[in-house]
Amino acid sequence: MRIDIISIFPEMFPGPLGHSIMGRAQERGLLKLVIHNLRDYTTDKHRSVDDAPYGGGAGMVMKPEPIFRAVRSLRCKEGTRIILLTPQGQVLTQEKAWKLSREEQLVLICGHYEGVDERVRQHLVTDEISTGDYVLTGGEIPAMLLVDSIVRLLPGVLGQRDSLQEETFTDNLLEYPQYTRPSRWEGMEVPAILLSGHHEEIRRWRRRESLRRTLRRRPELLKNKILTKEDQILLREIMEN
Ligand code: 9D3
Repeated sequence: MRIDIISIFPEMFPGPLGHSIMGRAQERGLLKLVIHNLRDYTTDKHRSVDDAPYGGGAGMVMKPEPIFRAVRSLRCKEGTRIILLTPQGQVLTQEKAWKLSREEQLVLICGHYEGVDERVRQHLVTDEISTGDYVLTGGEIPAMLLVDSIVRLLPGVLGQRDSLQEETFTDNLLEYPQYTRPSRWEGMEVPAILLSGHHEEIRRWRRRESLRRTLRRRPELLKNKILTKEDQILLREIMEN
């Protein structure tokens, strides 16, 4: 996959995307990340990327021409997704990350200032994505976050163990509690069931604890979830104690 990122702060990249799994994905040729300085696509001597809003008001708006020029310079295939990172976008979900991971190329535009000239949205951008309902200073960190969520889904990026887990993972349940050695430390014990070697009972315990944790912390996740017969029994056990 090739990902082009257009930003007024190109020095922020690759940042965390140069490390660990993301770094390895690039070394192994599974990901090509190309960063573009939006100012390189300006034509005035001040290299302006923003201007005052028509109609008045505070703040600045990102000018359309440098953004159009930057995207056109990439000579993308017809149908390539051009994604604007903006607080007004659809909130990123695992499902969206899966969909985008099937694309050959993505172009990410990092928003800034009070916003972006509406013509960019209307005539250039195919998708608008937000990472969540909180205010950041710009779209660079959201772009990194989006790339991270997508690249780990590309075939060959994660080990086989991780990738097989993915399917059971996206089923709207939080993870069960995990422990490692020592089994007792400063009086704090690992639940005996996990040391028992009873694989079926351990599986049931983990499922129950996943359901318990989801019910307590993220009850809204259970609303979209299809519960198996066993889940229903386990939930009843949770409610009873
Ligand atoms: C002060 C301007 N705000 C008016 C209420 C709007 C605004 C514009 C641009 C607020 C923040 C930003 C910068 N943030 C992003 O570009 C951004 C973002 C975010 O702030 N939160 C979550 N996801 C994203 S994606 C891009």
